[in-house]
Amino acid sequence: MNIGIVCYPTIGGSGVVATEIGKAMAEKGHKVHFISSDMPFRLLEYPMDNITFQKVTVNQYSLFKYPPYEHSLACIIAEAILEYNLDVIHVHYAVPHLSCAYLAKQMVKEKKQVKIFVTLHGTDISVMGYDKRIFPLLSFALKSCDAITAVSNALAKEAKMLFQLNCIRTIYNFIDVNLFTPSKVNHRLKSYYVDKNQKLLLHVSNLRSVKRPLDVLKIFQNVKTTVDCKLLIVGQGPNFDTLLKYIHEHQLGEYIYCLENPANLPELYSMSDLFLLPSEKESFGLAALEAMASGVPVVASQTGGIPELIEHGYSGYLAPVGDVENMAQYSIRLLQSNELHQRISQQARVTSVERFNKEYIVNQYEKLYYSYYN
Ligand code: GMT
Repeated sequence: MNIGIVCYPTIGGSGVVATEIGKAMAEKGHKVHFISSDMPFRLLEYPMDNITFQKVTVNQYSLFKYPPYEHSLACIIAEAILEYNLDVIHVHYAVPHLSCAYLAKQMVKEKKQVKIFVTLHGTDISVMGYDKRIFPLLSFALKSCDAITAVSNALAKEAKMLFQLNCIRTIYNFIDVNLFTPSKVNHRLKSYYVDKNQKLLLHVSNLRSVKRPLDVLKIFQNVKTTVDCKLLIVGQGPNFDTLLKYIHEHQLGEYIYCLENPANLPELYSMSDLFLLPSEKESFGLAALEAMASGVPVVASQTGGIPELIEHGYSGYLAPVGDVENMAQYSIRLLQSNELHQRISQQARVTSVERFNKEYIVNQYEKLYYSYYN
C-alpha cells in the first residue's frame, strides 16, 4: 500500500508513535510518505528507499498575525495523494491534522479516492476536545473520517462520550523491546551520575503542566530523606524554568541532573532504578512503557490509560493524581527491597514484551489499513 502519515515532528509521544509505525510499515514493504512541519526526529537516522518526507512550509506574509499553516497542510496532503498515489492518510493527533486531511480528500476526490484514519493521542481530546472554539470542526472531522483509533480504552471512552461517536478502536502504544531492554546498562555512564550505593530516579517528559513536573521534585525530595539517591530529568518544555526555580529555592542542585535531548535514551532508562510519572492526564504513558521494557519499576498517577498499562502492585505502583506522599512511599519501598524491586522489574518487562511489543501492535494497524483497502 501507499501510506501517507501526517504528524508532529517533535519529541512528543504522538510523533514518536507515528514515526515508528511508518518505519515498521516500510519494513513490511509498504511505501510510506511522511508529511510534517519538520523531519520527525526518529526518521533522521533512518534512510530507506520506500520512505519519503515532505515538509510543510507556511506563507509568512506580513499581513498575517497567524501564518495559514492549515491551508498549506491541506494543499500538501492533496498534492501528495496524487503524486504518491496514496491509498491511506493516517493522521496522528487530531488537531489540526484531521480537518486538513478531510479538506485534501475533498480537493482530489474526482481523481483519487483515499481513506482517512486518525489516531487520537491524548490532549487532542482531553484538552482540545473541551475547547468550544474548535469543537464543531473537530467533531465534524471525527465524524467524517473512515476510522478512528485511540491509544487506550480510557481515551476512546472519553472521545466517544464527548463527540457522541459509535466506533473507536483501541490500539495501544508499543515499544521496540530489543531497543529498550534491561541489558543496556552502561556502568561507566551510571558511575558518572551516582556513587556505587546511590539510587538513580528518572523522569522523562516534555515538561508541560499536565506532566506535573513539580510533583516529580516533591516525590524526590521526600524519597531523599530516607534513601541515598539522585534524580535525572530528561526533556525540555514550558515548565523548565519553574523546575529550576524550585531546585534552586530548595537547594536540590547537587542532587539533580537535567538533560534536554540525549541520544542514548535506552541506556539512561536501563541504568535507572525507578521511573516517576505523576501526570495529571496521560492517555497512555509511552515513557512509562519505555521504562517498563527497560526493566525499571514505575511509580505513576492513576489517571487516563496508565492503569491499562501498569497493574498496581504487580508491574508498578499507582496513586491518585497529586498524592506525592504515597508515590514517595511506594518509591521508598521499591528502592529499599531488592527482592521487591527485582520482581516488579521483571513483571514490568514481561508485560511490555507480551502486551505492547512493536510487532504485535503494528500488525493491528496494518490489519486496519487492509480492512479498508480494495
Ligand atoms: O496528547 C498530548 O499531550 C501529546 C501527545 C504527544 O504528542 O506527546 O502525548 C500523548 O500521546 C502519547 C503517545 O500516544 C501518549 O503515550 C501520552 O500518554 C499522551 N499524553 C497525554 O495524554 C498527556
